Amino acid sequence: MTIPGGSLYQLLPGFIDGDGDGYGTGAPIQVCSGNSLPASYSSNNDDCYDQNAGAYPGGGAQTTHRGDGSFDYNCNGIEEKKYTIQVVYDPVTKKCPRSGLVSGIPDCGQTGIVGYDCMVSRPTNVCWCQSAPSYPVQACG
Ligand SMILES: [Ca+2]
Ligand SMILES: [Ca+2]
Ligand SMILES: [Ca+2]
Repeated sequence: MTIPGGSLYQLLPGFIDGDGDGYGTGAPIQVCSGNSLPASYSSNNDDCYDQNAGAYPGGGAQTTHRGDGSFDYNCNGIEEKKYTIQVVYDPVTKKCPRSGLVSGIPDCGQTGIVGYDCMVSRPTNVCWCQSAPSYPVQACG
């Protein structure tokens, strides 16, 4: 490893970043460093799961769990579902969503049914969708 600035080394406080996503974990340790911490160390311990580089503060939703059964990819302690809008009649607005889930909200990693071009059927006030549905897998983050 080339140390910028010559042969000077210093001990810097750092945290192990096992998955290389830039976010460390655990307790701080003194790391032999050049001008900055070497690769596989981070200046923070904000990683909620250090065995998956897709799980970090700000990480995006995914359709498979991160490795420990959790779908919390953005490290906020909650598993947010991507698909949550259901095609049900809203008696307040007297409308149906134009598109959305027609089969209930699937759990993370489970397949749902999304309908399109949905509208209200009168006078029963039931939503129905004209266009062919798609079958997305619920992503969570
Ligand atoms: Ca990490
Ligand atoms: Ca991670
Ligand atoms: Ca989350």
